[in-house]
Amino acid sequence: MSRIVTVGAAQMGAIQRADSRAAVVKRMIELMRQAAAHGCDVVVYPELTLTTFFPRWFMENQDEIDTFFEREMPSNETAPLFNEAARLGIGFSFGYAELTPEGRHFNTSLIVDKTGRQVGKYRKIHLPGHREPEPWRAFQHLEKRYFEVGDLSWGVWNAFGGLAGMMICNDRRWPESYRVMGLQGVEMIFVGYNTPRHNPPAPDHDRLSEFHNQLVLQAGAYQNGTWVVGVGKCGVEEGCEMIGATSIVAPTGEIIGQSLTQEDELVIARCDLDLTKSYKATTFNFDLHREPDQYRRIVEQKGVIRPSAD
Ligand code: CDV
Repeated sequence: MSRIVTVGAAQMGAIQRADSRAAVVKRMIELMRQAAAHGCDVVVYPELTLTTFFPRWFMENQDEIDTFFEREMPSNETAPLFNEAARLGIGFSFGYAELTPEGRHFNTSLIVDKTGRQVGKYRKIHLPGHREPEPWRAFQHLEKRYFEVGDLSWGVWNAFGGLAGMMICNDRRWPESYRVMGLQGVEMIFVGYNTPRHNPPAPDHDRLSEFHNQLVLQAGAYQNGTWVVGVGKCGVEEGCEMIGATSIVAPTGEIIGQSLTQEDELVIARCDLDLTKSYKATTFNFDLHREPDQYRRIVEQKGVIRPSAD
């Protein structure tokens, strides 16, 4: 038995501030057409696909900030993407900045199935960076200022013949993100990211940016017996270099498809969802081998131990 999902990981190169939504959607459609021509069932785009990564700037004017947000989905500007997907009969997942009718701001991603139905929505939970401007940084990372913590937890949805879930960028560095979906039986996780190469508070990490990206995607896939599709927005955006390293990772923990450029590039892999089964049934059979009572007891007894300040 096999359940093959052919996935197109649609890495996007830099998107500058002056680039219109229409221009970005055109690039997305071009990648989508390539994916359809190669028989893909689903095409996956990065975090905040529609605009430049705006949290790099400190802005005080809420009207200006809100120009980066979407009030409806699809909108006039994104409708061509939805229409083309419906015409091609292909599913897709992408990230965008969501402004709700109640005025709430989230870093959000969607899964749209092959019939054009929005089957899943996720709002980013692990918001990195800082809330107040830090002028010593060449680039700000003000996600904590511009977004609320997501309120939808990590869901899994029936899509593409299996159980699909999402997380967004920094979520991929936290084992909890994968595990909450793993406990719900997830078989394929889509994760888009915008990862600057330079980490201002810890520049010694910079040389390891791609390694850390692969490390967490591979560990998360293996430890939860799931496929993981990691998709970067990359290249030099408004002077800020961001990593590519778009990767499709099997439940074995192996990377079976990876980007080669820092530009718009489609990475394709045939992913057998049934490959998840032997991992979920043996080494990572959660019912048989996890010990949640012990984890809880140890934390309750010892509390959370932090390194001393000196
Ligand atoms: N957009 C992100 O969430 N970026 C973070 C950076 C700031 C470390 C990431 O984890 O890639």
